[in-house]
Amino acid sequence: MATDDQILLARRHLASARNVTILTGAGISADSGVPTFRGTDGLWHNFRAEDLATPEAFEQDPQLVWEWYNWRRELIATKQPNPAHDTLVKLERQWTDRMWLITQNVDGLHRAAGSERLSEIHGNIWKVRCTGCGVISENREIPLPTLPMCRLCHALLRPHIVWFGESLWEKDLRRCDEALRACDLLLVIGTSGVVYPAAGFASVAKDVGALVIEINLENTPQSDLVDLSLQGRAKDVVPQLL
Ligand code: BJW
Ligand code: ZN
Repeated sequence: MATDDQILLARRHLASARNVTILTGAGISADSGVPTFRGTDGLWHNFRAEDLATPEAFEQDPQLVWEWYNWRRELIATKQPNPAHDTLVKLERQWTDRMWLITQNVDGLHRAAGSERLSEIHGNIWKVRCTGCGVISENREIPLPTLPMCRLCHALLRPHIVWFGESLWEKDLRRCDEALRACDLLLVIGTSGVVYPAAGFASVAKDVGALVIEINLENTPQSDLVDLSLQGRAKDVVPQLL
């Protein structure tokens, strides 16, 4: 567990930072009851990523992939933001244009908490995208038909999610790069740090001289690189930083 001294040090770093960037992963939503991917109860424990989270899987069996997303929508719809999400909203309101949040989470809980200055780099489970005309729209229906169709062009809709092997959106990559290069403090919260490009963000921030603080239940491949590792639950540690 993070010690009082470590928390105090992190608070000081945050208080004296000019530009703060935050990267979050499934660990921040785990405290709201949303399953992570790689933990013992994680999604990849029971499902194979290749069968569900790749463009090839969708091409082969769109019905199966939509069933999985319908199940996850149902689950996430019952969850609420937790004190860690809420603290990041407070931070945004204090820091305004000196803060940017990058999340790998698709659950929408940061937006539900009130965060507005954010990039959802892996997409959002409450949005759909047409495989024909490319139009992206918000859709909160539960369940969606297992083969939902576009009202405009009648092609199949897909979840607006970045799957393995797909490139992230150019505008998101540009915004993240800007935020990482501008920050003097990067907080990395609840991510295993194994999925690229986000797994490389701590290195980018270090290269421009930023201080990096990690908050996680466990060590990660980035723990040796960061300046301070705070062990504990996001919902307990993050609120102590403000
Ligand atoms: C707590 C806590 C608490 C728990 N408090 N902490 C070979 C083939 C194909 C591709 C690749 C390849 N090699 C590399 C690649 C690139 C690939 C990649 O990185 N793969 C690696 C796995 C090797 N990346 C991509 O494909 C990306 N695109 C890309 O790079 O484009 C260019 C390119 C194209 C083709 C080839 C090469 C390059 C796209 C990645 C998209 C990832 N999408 C997913 C799934 C979306 C499906 C969905 O959600 O519906 O996004 S993967 C999954 O992992 C999800 C997450 O956003 C992402 C990150 O996971 P996260 O958030 O870190 O969660 P966990 O579970 O891993 O960790 C939770 C952490 O929290 C743990 O550390 C816990 O300890 C901690 N924790 N409770 C604090 N209470
Ligand atoms: Zn369409």
